[in-house]
Amino acid sequence: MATILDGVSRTFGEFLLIPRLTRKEQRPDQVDLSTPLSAIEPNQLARFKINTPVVSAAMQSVSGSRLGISLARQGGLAFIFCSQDVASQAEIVRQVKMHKAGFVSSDTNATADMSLREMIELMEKTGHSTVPVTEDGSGRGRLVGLITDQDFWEFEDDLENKVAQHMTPIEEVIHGHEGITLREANQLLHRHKKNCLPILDEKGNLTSLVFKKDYEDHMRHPNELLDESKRLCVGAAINTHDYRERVPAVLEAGADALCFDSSDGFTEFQKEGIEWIRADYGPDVVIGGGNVVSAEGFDYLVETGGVDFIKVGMGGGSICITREQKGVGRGQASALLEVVERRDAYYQETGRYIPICSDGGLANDTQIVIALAMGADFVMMGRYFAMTEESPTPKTSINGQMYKPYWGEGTRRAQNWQRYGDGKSTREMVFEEGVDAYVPLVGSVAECLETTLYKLRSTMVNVGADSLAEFRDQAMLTMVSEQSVVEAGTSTVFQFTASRDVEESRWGEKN
Ligand code: MZP
Repeated sequence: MATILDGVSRTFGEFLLIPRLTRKEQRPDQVDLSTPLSAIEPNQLARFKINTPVVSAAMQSVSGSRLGISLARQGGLAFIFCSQDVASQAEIVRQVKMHKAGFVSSDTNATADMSLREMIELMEKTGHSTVPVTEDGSGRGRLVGLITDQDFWEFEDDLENKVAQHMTPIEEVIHGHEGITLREANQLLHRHKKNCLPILDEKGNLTSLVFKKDYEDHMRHPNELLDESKRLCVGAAINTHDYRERVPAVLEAGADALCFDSSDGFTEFQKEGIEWIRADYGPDVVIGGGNVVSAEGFDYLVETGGVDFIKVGMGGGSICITREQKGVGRGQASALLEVVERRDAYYQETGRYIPICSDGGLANDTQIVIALAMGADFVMMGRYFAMTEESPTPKTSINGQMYKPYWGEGTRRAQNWQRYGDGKSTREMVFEEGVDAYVPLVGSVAECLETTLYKLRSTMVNVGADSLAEFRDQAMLTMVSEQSVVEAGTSTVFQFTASRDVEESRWGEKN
């Protein structure tokens, strides 16, 4: 006979946190939101941490290069989707890694005999207003000068003039030499009041550029998630079908973490995949496994010895219809609580700590807070990021309101049969497990996260926690009755505030 579990499948909306003692010195802006993404071995530190406990879903309508850049700047991590060919996924990973290394390869270059007219066209096309002038017009050629949009007047100067007549010649260009540190380069920019510093090799060839605006940008984003070479971090999703080709390509492109993208990760296929990567790429590469929704699933992946973090969730995603279609899945809160309990017991037994990611179904900021309080080390979200300026889909106006398309990986549109199949067969989708929808456009990643993270920090202070680990340990939760959910809203008053409308449009209807 089938086993019937005690208790019902619970969702985040059924829980509330009870305040604990807040100390006088506690302030929301001093709360530490950094969190591990790699397994922590006894008496060791995490190999990889993120600064903000938020990652983006590996979905076509969510995680492209623009989102990857913006999210890393806020301290989180994007998982670039794997429902595309290996080369295009690796290219997106590369774009994020190349975005800002401090030392940037020059992709807009001129020759001295170009006309101003051609120069202006080039600046308009690329959007760059500072252009190195090299002998052969390439980004690695011998530098002969530097021209900026301050060096000519478009409506006064003769546009047939040559670049050579307007540029700052090499003898006067303040430049650095290959091998200089980023700090030294920024000091040169500061001392000489320049916006751009070309870096040259010993033959006078251009190797890279350093910009003042990148320095300022870095100072404005103190939480940026950077690798050892000061490049932004990015993750790559992989699947159980083609990891032998995909893993080498995305690692070569610079991916900082891998994550199996599967609606059901409690499979022998995933175990084999984890073991293969560990055996071939050693102990340093960060590997996420999942999704699981039970202690049994957690144990199975941990027994591989190779998994760094485990993702929890099945059927809770805003675009997901798996539970309706197949009758499989679990309420997200119940799944998370069971896996976290098992993780904590495993930690007590072995001293190994396995971070848990709560994936999908977070319907508002409160639920992000509850998921972290229940023991998730970080959360993965799709809809939240699909609604931002930086998601890779076009804006569409519907009845005067701006929307963005958002579709599940289990739709015919995404054709991500590798995520839903049995891990082996290459038969295309027989039925859909996701829907194709629209979500309101709500703002930039930075704007959205600012509010969300402020609420999180503020709740952590209510609970007397200075870090996410303390938050988990000190959290005391209660279940709520339907009546108390009603009580939580306003009662018998009429509100005319715009802010609540914005909140509602951010989070929509489901859950
Ligand atoms: P949400 O943040 O939009 O609620 O959920 C995003 C999560 O839903 C993803 O990270 C993934 O685990 C899951 N997902 C993606 N596509 C589908 C589908 O088509 C899906 N069913 O369930």
